[in-house]
Amino acid sequence: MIFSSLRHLFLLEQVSASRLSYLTHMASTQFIGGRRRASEYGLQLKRTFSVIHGSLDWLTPEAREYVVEKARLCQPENIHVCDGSEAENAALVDQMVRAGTLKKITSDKFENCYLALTDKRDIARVERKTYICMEKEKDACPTVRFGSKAFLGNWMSVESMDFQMNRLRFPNSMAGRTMYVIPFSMGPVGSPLAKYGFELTDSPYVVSSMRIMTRMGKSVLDYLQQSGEKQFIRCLHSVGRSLGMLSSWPCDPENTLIAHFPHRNEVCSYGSGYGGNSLLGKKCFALRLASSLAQREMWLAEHMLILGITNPEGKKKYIAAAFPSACGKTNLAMLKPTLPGWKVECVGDDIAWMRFDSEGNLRGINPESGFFGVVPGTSMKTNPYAMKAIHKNTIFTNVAMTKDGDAYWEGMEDEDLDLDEVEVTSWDHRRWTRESEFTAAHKNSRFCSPAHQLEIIDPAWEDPKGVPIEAILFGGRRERVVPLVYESNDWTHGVFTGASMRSLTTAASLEGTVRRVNHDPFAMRPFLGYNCGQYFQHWLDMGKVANAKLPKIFYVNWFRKEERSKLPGGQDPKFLWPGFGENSRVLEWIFRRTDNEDVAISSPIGLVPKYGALNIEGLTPAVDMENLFAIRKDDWVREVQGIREFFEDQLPEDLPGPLWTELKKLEDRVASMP
Ligand code: OXD
Ligand code: MN
Repeated sequence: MIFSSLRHLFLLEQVSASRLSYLTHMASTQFIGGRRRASEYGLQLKRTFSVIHGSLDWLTPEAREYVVEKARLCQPENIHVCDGSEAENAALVDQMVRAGTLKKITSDKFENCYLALTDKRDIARVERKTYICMEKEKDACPTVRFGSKAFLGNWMSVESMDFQMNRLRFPNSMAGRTMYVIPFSMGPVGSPLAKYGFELTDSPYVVSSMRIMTRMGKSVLDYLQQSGEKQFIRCLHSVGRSLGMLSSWPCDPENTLIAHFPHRNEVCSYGSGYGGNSLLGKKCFALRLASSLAQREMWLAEHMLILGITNPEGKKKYIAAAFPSACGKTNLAMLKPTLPGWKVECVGDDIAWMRFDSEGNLRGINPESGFFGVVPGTSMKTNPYAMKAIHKNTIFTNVAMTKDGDAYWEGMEDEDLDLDEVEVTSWDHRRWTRESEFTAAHKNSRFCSPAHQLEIIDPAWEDPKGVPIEAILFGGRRERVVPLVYESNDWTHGVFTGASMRSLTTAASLEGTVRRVNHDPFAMRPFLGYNCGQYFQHWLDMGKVANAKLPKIFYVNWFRKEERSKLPGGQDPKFLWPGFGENSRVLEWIFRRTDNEDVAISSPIGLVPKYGALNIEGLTPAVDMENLFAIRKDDWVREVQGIREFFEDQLPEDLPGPLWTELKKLEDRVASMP
């Protein structure tokens, strides 16, 4: 730590020295592409910034001021204002292929697809280096029990973070590179639910990925100019000063730092080029900053998919669902129902922004326009629609490649690729065979694919009003204790089930290497933009919005396994539920419950399907319904103890009163079980 700070201080000296020489260039300060002198904008720049693409005239004065301020800090070689066009992207892709950042996937099974291989130290979101910066620690994090380690929120003071970013990390961080100015919209441009941002980055990979994941370019600039919309989120990103690093994937892992300033509508991310750390529209803006905006403006920004489901009679409903990272949100959002006559269409697979409209309907949009999904495990069996969609116009990151120019990842073994014949090179450049003890694709490898090319994209996915949400699902990966599905008794109980969500860890976070059951309230633990206790209170408050038609709240668990103790020694427990397309059977029951059909009975933990109400007709092999739905007293005594321990440890002062009451009610119901 001390060592790395010294290194930065040393660099700072260098920056200051070079700044002096920039002063001597003042006379020549001009924007070449924009054909305007900086001084015409009233700004004193200390060196030449050539605008090599687009024009600063395209920006509103506020946005222009932001760009120039950060250019002065980061000292890029030149500035490129993105227009979002096909031609611009083609040129960037070309440049990245020449630099070795992207490789074209040449097999004729893939059309216009590329592979990026990252530095081995830059492979996932880095939660420990991700901070929420507000005035007081309490604004961002609940107070924990004395002596406990906080894990709901990571706070740093605004002053300390400003020092870290503006003095130690960003100065001169873009030297020798282009600063790309990415104007983007989260949500359909002009939608009352949309929000706008500018990401300034020195990574062309980020530009191409943001072009897929957001509406980006000239259409956004034109909208901002014409509408007079002044609010935009400021997103600054640099891969950092990568001294002596792999030139195809510059990064600065030792000094990576990602900061959110909710009250300044600002994100700064230094040192990583990977996904959630660098595509700042996604987790940083659409979840962390947006959750804080949503609290202030009375709406919801959630880690949820949205799907539309139509029954055989043609009646359609929309459902939102929150699961922790890499628990199958994308697969559920693109589900191919096995139940005859049912249809699922996808609005979004990761983030939902929702607000009650004047009629009291909860309206939701997917603020993104692409899918940034975990690749391993994606196959024709698990997600045939995604499989088709990711075969064109897709950027893969950290999958393996065959000698014939095919992409390869774990889980696609059944596809027509003869692994004994073809040579496979793993994501980290090693010869891989079926016998290898390492994986071919990194377990957090990703596809980045445009949403519109999904065959089952919902016709209303870009409806500016959003779609009406009638049910909300929470869930996680639990091998024991939790039944396939139950419904909460009311909104407050539903908020309690969200607050007490637990799941087995997965690979989406760097830290997720140990398999254990973690608390992940609302699947938002890594994405909360403010104090988790206040976030729970906000959910309770949303339940009191005048004339709100509150969606029903359900809890699902596709991952329950056989009881190990009941199996002959040494046998591995198997999943009790087939999952994937068969999950449509659970959605059917939920659909019927949103119509208030009498298909549920009460249990100590909530409402469960009445005997025979869950359609299991034709399921082979037959499902062990008794164990799938078993609610065992000893399990639930421990479960409730775990929830109490979590609340008392992490939110002893901040948990809202009604959730303590729900906990007590659940404890009492469980205690009175026979
Ligand atoms: C994601 C995540 O990338 O949740 O969606 O980590
Ligand atoms: Mn996610």
